[in-house]
Amino acid sequence: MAFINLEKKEKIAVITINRPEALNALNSAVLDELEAAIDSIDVNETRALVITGAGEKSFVAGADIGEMSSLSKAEGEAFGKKGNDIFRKIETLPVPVIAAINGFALGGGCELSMSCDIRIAADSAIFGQPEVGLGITPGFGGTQRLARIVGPGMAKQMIYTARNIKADEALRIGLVNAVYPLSDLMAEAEKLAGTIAKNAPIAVRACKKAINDGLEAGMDDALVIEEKLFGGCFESWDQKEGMANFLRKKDDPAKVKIVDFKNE
Ligand code: CO8
Repeated sequence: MAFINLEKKEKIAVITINRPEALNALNSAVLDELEAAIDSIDVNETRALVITGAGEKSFVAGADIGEMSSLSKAEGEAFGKKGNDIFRKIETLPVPVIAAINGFALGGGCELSMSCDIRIAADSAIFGQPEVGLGITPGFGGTQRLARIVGPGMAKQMIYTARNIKADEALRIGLVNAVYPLSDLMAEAEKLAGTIAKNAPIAVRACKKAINDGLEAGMDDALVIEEKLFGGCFESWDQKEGMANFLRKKDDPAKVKIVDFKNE
């Protein structure tokens, strides 16, 4: 692939969007390759995915403005759908996804990061939804996900003003979970991915689905979603061994071990 690097490091996969000459802006070719990379992830082998941008300046500086500039209404809608479908695949991928935001995360870049489960950023990162300054709305889920993540008031302020914010403000409003020096960002992302990867994958996957699906439902229905996913973990090797390990440990602390969960 020309614009996407996909690296596998044991149980962790790392996708790097690699179009640094355009600050990793998302044109159709980049989006197609991103989708192919997501489709190629073996969700039974991979326990966490990290998405980042190539270079030291930009995560993704948005959708490609040159490519968008001459779109018709119908083509604009289709381009929005293309991005939305791919980002929804990321959001619903049965594996946790961490965005390691190494610089500009503007427009479609901020939207890509918001389709990930967890966002961590370099202290040099800049976030924003500059679309209204270009005469369009956010079109890859920004109006929906930003409001859900930081609340409607702050989302509306960011979107209506098109004002960029720095990493420390993104941290303060809950858009990112943590901020690190750029030089530490990937190590921190992989450490976080590694911590997730040690836990029972069936359970982690069920938690992702319970949180995502539950947020779209009323509380009564959301709790039923949780009950079913909770029940679905039982009788698995991972549940039996995870609990047996705790009971062995209680019986004799010397018997403590780290369970090598099997995803079965
Ligand atoms: N699209 C295309 N090319 C870009 C983009 C972009 N979004 N961002 C940067 N580039 C290119 C520049 O054109 C430049 O190319 P060249 O060297 O050939 O002139 C190169 O990257 C380097 O950029 P700059 O020289 O501008 O670098 P600076 O450090 O001076 O500035 C900025 C960095 C501030 C990030 C600046 O490049 C910028 O403002 N970029 C645009 C950011 C933006 O507005 N992004 C939002 C785009 S709209 C969007 O994402 C909507 C998503 C939903 C789409 C729905 C479809 C219907």
